[in-house]
Amino acid sequence: MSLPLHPCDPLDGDEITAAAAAVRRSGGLDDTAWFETIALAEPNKAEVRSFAPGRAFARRAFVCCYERSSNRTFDGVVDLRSGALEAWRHVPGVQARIVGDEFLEGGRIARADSRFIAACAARGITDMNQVLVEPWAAGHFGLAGEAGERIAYGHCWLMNADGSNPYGRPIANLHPVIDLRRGAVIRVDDFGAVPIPPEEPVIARKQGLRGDVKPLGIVQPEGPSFTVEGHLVRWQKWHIRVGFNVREGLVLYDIAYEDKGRLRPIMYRASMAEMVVPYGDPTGGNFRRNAFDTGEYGVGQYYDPLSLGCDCLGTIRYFDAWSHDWHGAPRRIRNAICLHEEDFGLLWKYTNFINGEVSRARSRRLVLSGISTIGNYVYGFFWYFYQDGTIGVEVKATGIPFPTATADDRSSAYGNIIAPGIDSHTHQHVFSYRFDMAVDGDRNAIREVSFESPPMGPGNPHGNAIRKVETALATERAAQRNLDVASQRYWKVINPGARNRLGQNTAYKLVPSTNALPFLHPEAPVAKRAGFMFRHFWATRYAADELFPAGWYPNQHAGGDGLPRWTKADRPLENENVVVWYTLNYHHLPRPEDWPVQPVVYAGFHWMPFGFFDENPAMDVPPPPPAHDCC
Ligand SMILES: [Cu+2]
Repeated sequence: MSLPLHPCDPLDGDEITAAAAAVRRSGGLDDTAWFETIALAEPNKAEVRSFAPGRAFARRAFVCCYERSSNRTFDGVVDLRSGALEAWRHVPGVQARIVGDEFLEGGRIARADSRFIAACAARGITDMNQVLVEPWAAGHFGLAGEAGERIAYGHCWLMNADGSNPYGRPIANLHPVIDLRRGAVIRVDDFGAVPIPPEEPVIARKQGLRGDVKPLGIVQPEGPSFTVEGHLVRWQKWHIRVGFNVREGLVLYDIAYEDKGRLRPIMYRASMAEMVVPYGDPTGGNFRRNAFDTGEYGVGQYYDPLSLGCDCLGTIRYFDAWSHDWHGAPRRIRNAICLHEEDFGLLWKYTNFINGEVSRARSRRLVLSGISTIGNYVYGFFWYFYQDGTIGVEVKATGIPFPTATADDRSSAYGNIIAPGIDSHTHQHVFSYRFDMAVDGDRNAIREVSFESPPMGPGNPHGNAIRKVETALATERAAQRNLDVASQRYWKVINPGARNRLGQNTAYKLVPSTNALPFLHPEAPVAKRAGFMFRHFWATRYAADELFPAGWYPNQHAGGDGLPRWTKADRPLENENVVVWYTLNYHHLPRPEDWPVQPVVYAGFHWMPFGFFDENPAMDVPPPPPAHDCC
């Protein structure tokens, strides 16, 4: 077995194999069981903090299995040093995620069903090999025959004959309801045939490629400015550990910035912890269309192998990632995580108008990213680290907007015609990012800052006053907040025990950007399962098992788990280990220009130092070399 260098290093192939073997040996499961997750069990924080190179540390795998014969989900922990199954339990009333192998099998089950074949034939489809059935997690709608069973709700397309676009020709209103456990279709929901759009949209470049695209190279003749040691990345002042698991994909640990010779922590752990994409068409079976891509499927298992010059440009350092199939066999994703630096325009500049002297520095940023292709959609998860201490978080959404067929060429009230015969419905991509904060240490607190215009009068005689109002959000209930354009509200995480040279508490500020509120009614079944989406900002007191804002097992869950449940305790947040959860909602009505493949749309936010440093920490960035004839 290869040796991990640090407690937070992701599991490698040998460790995945060993964990699976331990569960097979000691888990008491029969041979119908399969592996949902084999991933690093989050190491004990104290042990991570006391880590020193060469010192022995524990190594554990979290494993989740689903046993078909009994319809039971199990999870537990394998001690990889001893091979012992340390903990193992049946988790009552939950359903494991739908993993990639099961997703494919669900389609095969539907295509073999005589009722579904007949429904396709009634639509003129005879070659079932051309039918794509995606078994989407069924949610929890309280419908007869579904409670307690392992159900998937099928969405269907007729694939292009040349295989160029599996989603090109939607078979609307036809939904096989699949019992994934018994391998059978329990019913076919048929809301009436809709003409299948013509085979026009292919994902191929057009004839007559534009001819004026000259080579554009990124040259770093002395190599990149970062160093990599195992999964530790050092870049200029930054220090970041790269992690990965099959559920969340990229995970970052120990984010810290070196200031005056001192490594100052900012975050202990950061990840995209959950996401949900609810669609807004209430007709037929489309109300069931929503995807918790992380908690119901797992974005990490679908990370793409990346290609130099195509996905990434410049001097790239890739990290492979280890996923696994449902038999527990490891699967290496080559070049799954991309690390590189980018020029980012101007960092700072001042032209002294008295003597004409110009001072300036160019900005560059360190980029860590991975791209997950999950069904029709493609999500790029990007993390940026800037020289001035700013951290950027960005999702790049591309791929194929979910297409459905329409009987006429008029857009429905719930969507937009994006190609002949193809309607694509309004939906929202809602991401929940989790940040285990460590601003100058583990004892932090939350402040909300907003601005107000006092009434005109003695205190504001000219009507220009902008008064800052800073409020402590001292408990978990107080810290459930939404954005507000009128007050320019934002939140910061402070360290009550650390101060800058001005006597201010050191802090990092969460800087929102694109966002939206949900249109789901709070009592809607999907909303109950995704309570996190009703607040842009949450903060909780750290608890080791609170990693996922819709709970560990959102698949078919009745709802209420995760953030809404934990925060009922209303735990204090002053001078505590604070975890911040930020909801990023991208509201999307597809355009014709999003077809056949959507140009990348960007949604993100930043963390910005606010009094964390004594002054601009990037004043030590050297001027560009003289060859550039400036500065
Ligand atoms: Cu979208």
